[in-house]
Amino acid sequence: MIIAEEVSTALQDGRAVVALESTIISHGLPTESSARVAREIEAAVRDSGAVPATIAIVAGQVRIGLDDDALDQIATDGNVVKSSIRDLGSVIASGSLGATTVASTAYLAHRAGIRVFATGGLGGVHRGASQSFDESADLPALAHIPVALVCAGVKSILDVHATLERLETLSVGLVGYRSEKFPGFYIQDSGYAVPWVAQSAAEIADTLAARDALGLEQALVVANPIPDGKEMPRELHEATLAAALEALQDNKITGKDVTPFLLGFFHEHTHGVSLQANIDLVLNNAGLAAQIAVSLAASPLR
Ligand code: PSU
Ligand code: MN
Repeated sequence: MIIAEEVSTALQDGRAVVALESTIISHGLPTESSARVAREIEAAVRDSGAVPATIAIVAGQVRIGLDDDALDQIATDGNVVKSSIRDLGSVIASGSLGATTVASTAYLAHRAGIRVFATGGLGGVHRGASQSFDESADLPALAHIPVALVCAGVKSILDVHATLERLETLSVGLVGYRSEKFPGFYIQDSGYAVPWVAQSAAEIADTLAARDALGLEQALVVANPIPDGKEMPRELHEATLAAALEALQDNKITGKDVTPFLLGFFHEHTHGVSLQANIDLVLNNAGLAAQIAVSLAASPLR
């Protein structure tokens, strides 16, 4: 595991660090804009006073914090492997280039000593999962990795209700940030509620510290709705969602290709509207994650 110097120094000094995943860069955003957006996400973390640590596998080595070359490779290389926890061993042993998902990023961040992690949307239970068994590896991973994960909920292409039930079963903490609604990624409200609401980053840091003191090993999911005025128009969202689900069936897409396919479908068919929403919500999450990391670094309970 190679930890970038800036990241390792910050960790040694007890300063705020935020982990960032790389699958959103390689598989979640169109190649034309992915490197630029990846840098904007890192800048949003810095603007709120923390050090960003984007995580990926480069030439078979785990990298915690990417230099310019590595970040460009993840953003543009056509052979980058979407790597969840089960892929890590093979990606490393084969010397491949791997982009980490929420599950594998959380795992590697925790091993590197990073407590707070920002992403766009969490993986979840797919519609029809009672037949297909398609549940993201993100969910069981969060049941045993004690990080704070800031996300804009899950996309409504998933079965939101089932996802929330699974999070409860797995004892994963769930706190809404200044909202009682569980967000639906492109939209502020998925139609479901969260069990707890926090009004400040400091409150979330206290929650994390309290969980640590008890030795709880589950993650704390911080559900941060897309900012006011930035969500996708509801009608466009509904229409695209229906078309995306149909295309998924028509093209017989399964397994790890499902999520990238659906994201790509949205970006393509909304002519950039969903892409802009995606960018806005990720930057918002990066900023909140940095504030939480800063609060945690300043906390006497840390
Ligand atoms: N949700 C998004 N954008 C993404 C992902 C999820 O809105 O890019 C990515 C994350 O890396 C997440 C992964 O961990 O997809 C989940 O994939 P799957 O559903 O195959 O587990
Ligand atoms: Mn899946």
